[in-house]
Amino acid sequence: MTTVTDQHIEAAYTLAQERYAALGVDTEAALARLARIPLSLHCWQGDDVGGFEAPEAALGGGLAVTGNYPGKARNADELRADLDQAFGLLPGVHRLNLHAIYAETGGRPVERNALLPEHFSRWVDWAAARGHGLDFNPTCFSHPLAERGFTLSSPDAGVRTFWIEHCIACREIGASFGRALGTPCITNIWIPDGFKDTPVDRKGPRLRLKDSLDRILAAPIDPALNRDAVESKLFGIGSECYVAGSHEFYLGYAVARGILLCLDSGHFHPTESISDKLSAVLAFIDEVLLHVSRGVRWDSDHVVTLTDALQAIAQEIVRGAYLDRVHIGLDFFDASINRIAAWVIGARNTLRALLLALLEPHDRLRALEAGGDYTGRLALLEALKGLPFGAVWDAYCLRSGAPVGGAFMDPIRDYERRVLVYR
Ligand code: RNT
Ligand code: ZN
Repeated sequence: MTTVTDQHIEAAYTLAQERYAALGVDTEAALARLARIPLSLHCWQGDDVGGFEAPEAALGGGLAVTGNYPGKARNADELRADLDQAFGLLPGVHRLNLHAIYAETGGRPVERNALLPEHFSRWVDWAAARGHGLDFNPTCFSHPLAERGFTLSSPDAGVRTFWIEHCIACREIGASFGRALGTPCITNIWIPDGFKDTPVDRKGPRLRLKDSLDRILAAPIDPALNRDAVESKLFGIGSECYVAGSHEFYLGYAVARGILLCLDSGHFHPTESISDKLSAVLAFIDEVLLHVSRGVRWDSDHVVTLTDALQAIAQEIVRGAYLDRVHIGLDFFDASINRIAAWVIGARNTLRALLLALLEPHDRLRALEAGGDYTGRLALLEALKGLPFGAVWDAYCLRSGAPVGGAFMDPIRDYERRVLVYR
């Protein structure tokens, strides 16, 4: 077996560059643009959405992580070490998306409505040292006050107040991230609120949710520090018949209040795709947050693979020139495989989809469409699938110091043998 050398990769790249140039595509420009796109990696893939509040706390909110692959991070130091491994296997500089349950409170229990920036200072120091921006999420699940299935839309005023205070605390923590790191934090609110069976009052929870959000957002925060997003869902486990924070609800809310809308690719009907929603919502909303995920038969949060759905999302972002208005976060959790590999595979696939989109001959495709030549458009779109995109991706990885092809598995296996199996 011959080994692939750096020279092979460069030679293949040169040929690929010529093929793309023949279509008017500048591969160097595409790579330069790709290098400036941060992905926000979700911390919760590393420990199955457990957090460090209470050891062995049950996962709530209708979320489910299946599998018991060895090596799950048991504390923040382990999670940071695992994240260092994952980030080191990605080309480019990326962000980390934290949840409130990843606070470090020095072994002292701190209620979620009393969380402060200081409880995340070690995360901030770690991120600053590595150039990662931080994003944030209130954790409105896996908590006794979420057990009855309602948080921000609860009919119980005390429960609602608690979660409102938690979300306010989270915005302030988000702003502290933005201040410390010089890049705005996106603080995303997702709540599990809903009914398992058919409700008679669909209106009440939504009006209470609207009021709660208004209270949470009442204090303006400099958008250079923190930006707020709301994430809808179609259904959850235990909220199959009704979810208070539906797509229409949050779309309306985000438009009315000028905040970000978060679109999670697992949160719509199975044949509905978030790619088609981007140009629609971005006609009315300044910025969008994505939770790139992969549902299999349901909102199963599988590791993101290079599917048509993923490519369509990337194409819409690039074709619409939305790269500065769409914040790309990942959201999946698989505990049946190596968790670091899960991050790396999902993130690399998202970057590959973006590169494919950046390598499209946009002017040519648009001209065909504008001229009514739909036959030519279809022919070119299909021909593009055979172009040597992989050679461009390999060269990008090589230049960025990231492993080429499947070679990222070697350090992951090594880390598994040295570290993960002992947990
Ligand atoms: C749940 C949402 C939400 C969570 C995280 C952990 O369905 O997708 O984004 O996955 O907050
Ligand atoms: Zn999500």
